[in-house]
Amino acid sequence: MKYLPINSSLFINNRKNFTAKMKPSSLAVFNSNDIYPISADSTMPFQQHRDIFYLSGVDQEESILVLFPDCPKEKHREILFLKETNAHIAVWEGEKLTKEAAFKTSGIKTVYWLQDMEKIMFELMTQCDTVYINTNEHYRANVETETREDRYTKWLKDKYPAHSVAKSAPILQRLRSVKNPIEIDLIQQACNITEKGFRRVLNFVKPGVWEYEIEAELMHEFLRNRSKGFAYTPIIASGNNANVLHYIENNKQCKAGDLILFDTAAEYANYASDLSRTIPVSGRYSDRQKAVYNAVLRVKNEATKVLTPGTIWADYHVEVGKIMTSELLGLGLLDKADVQNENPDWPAYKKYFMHGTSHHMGLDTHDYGILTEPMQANMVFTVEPGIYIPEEGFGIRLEDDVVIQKTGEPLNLMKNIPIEAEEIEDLMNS
Ligand SMILES: [Mn+2]
Repeated sequence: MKYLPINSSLFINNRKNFTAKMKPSSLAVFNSNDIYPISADSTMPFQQHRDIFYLSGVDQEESILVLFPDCPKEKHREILFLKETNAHIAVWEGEKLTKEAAFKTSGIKTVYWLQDMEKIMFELMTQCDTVYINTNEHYRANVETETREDRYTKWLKDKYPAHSVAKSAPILQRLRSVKNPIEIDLIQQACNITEKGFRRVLNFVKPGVWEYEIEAELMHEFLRNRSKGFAYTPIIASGNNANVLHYIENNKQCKAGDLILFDTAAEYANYASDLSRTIPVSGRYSDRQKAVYNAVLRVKNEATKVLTPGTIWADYHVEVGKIMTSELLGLGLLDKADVQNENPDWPAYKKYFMHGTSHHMGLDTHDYGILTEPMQANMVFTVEPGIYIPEEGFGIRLEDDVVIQKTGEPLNLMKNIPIEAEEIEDLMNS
């Protein structure tokens, strides 16, 4: 891992919050992700499952966390099963968590090697009635592969068919959506690394550069600041590529007079940041580009003010829709008749702004959170309106990450990342 050690009190506290929501006489299990094979002996880089990370800080494959708060044996109330290591294995397979290092990371005292898992699980399962299993209930999830967690769940239900099962997902959705100060600090660090990348790009872009050259500049800055890279697949979209919402080819040349839409941000310690900015290839926006730019910026600033405790996500989107509609009227992109005759299920503004304005952000870029429940202080949201005009050859999106406060406006974790059109022009021309 490139990131600095995280205070284990974060994970200790997260487990305390999780176990407080469990039923009596129950146990919960969480698995690492698999390392996905490519071909022959090559593999994809490892990405830890965010739930076991959230509850333990363990960032290693083939790990299992068991929580059993009512266990009669005190030492079995929290257990980690890890891949065996020792000085000899370390030489051949690389450094893995020792029992001491696992305790230091997670605060969990009882660590067994994986080969003892079945025997110890038998003892634990005879002592509990309910087992919490971890299914993926994220509203955008679309998973075609069988995960390590899925295989473990099948094994568990097959071997212990008389136990009742309960779901970890709703508990984790609620807990993970509200961030602890340590987490907000880690997200802030991810945002700060993103800022360094963006400033580097402002100095680099000129007519004729290729989108992938910009991607390389960002990656350079992210890696040298202890990030493992992009928090999500980067979008670097010049000209009309910006009007393809999930353009990730990043293989075109940037032409004078065009805009480049960036949706690019760093991760840090598995925490995401999520930034969008739109800059002029030549260092100056045209009057029309600037008019649309400032409209998007006003929508972002107004939308941010609506992110307060008690707001419902769907109502927020209706509110943002009204703000956007008035800006589109001002730009002459909509007229009064378009708005009067609009379909309430697909309002007129959606012709130019067809995606959502905000999503939860944290360990996942599109993080956990139950959207039908009211917003709360310390939830982290993106705010990312856009206006996309293929007929005019450009699209603009502006996105910051903010923390909802108990009272007043949200805290903007990206307040130091240039966003005013004039500031971006000045930096590009200095
Ligand atoms: Mn986003």
